[in-house]
Formats: sequence, C-alpha cells, structure tokens
Amino acid sequence: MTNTVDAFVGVGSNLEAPDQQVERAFAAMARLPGTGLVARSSLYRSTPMGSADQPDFVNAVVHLSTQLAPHTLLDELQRIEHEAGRVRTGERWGPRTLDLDILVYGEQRIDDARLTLPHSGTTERAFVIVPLTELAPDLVIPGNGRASDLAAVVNLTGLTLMTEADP
Ligand code: ROI
Repeated sequence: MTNTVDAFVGVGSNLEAPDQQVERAFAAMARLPGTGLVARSSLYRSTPMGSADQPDFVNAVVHLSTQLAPHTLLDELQRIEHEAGRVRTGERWGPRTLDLDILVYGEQRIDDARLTLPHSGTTERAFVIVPLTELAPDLVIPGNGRASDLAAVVNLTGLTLMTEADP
C-alpha cells in the first residue's frame, strides 16, 4: 500500500453563506482521491485579518490522511476553491468565498513558488492555530514546536467558537 501522510488544511470563507461554504469544503475534501478525512474542527468566527472593510470569516481546520503528493493536493484544493466560485482578483487581503491552505504536510518543509510548508500563517494566526490545536494538540509544526504551546501564546482577540445556534 502507498504510504499515507497526515496533512492539515485550513479552511476559511467570508462570502456567500460562509458556514455552508466550509461544510461543503469538508465534504469535497472527504471525496478526494487517495485521501480520507480523519477529523474536522469546530467552526470559528473570526474578525478579518488584513482589510477590516469586509465580513467576518468562518474558519476551521481539517485533518486529512492522504496519498497525494503535496503539489497534487494543492492542485485538488485549488480545484475545490474554484468550484466554490472563488475568483482570484489579485487582491491579497480581500474577501473570499473559499480559501483552502495546506498548513502542515507530515514533516515536510517546502518553500517554492506555489507552496510554503509549514504554512507561514500557521503559528501566529489564532483562527488557524486554535482549531488545529483542537484536532492535534501534540502535533509538532515542523520548525515551530507543539501546536498547543503555540496556541497558548496567541492573541485570541476576535476569535469565537461557533455553536449550532449561531445565525
Ligand atoms: N482573516 C480571517 N479572520 N480569516 C481568514 O481565513 C482570512 N483569510 C485571508 C485574509 C483576507 C488575509 N484574512 C483572513 O486570506
């Protein structure tokens, strides 16, 4: 059997029913070839990083077990973003219907034109490290230490756990 790798993907949306965008993204990732969805975090609401003149985000993290190579996984995630109607406007910090970022891919460290692993935002963004810690508190982010240790020192301002009743 081909080896599988534990990968963690950050999910974010702040347009067009963001909670539904995130739920649909979970389902789409569960259908990826050679890939299983091991776990999904709770949904979190977060105030926008970057331009403040945009809606709040819904953020989450999923744990995948995948046989796909990192760049193949990236291709598949970009296809899912595209199918969600994401239009890349070139506006770097602007609103988006769906954003899927590979945060961690096993112990791999990559830095090329398409992919930086671990993802540069993993350690200092509460909307990434808090849901990641919910799934894998003992995960070592290559070069950065344990997820739960990083979550313990991050600024939680603007991050709230969403509940079923959340409108
Ligand atoms: N801000 C929050 N809170 N969550 C995100 O997922 C997010 N993604 C982005 C930018 C626009 C930088 N800000 C964000 O790409």
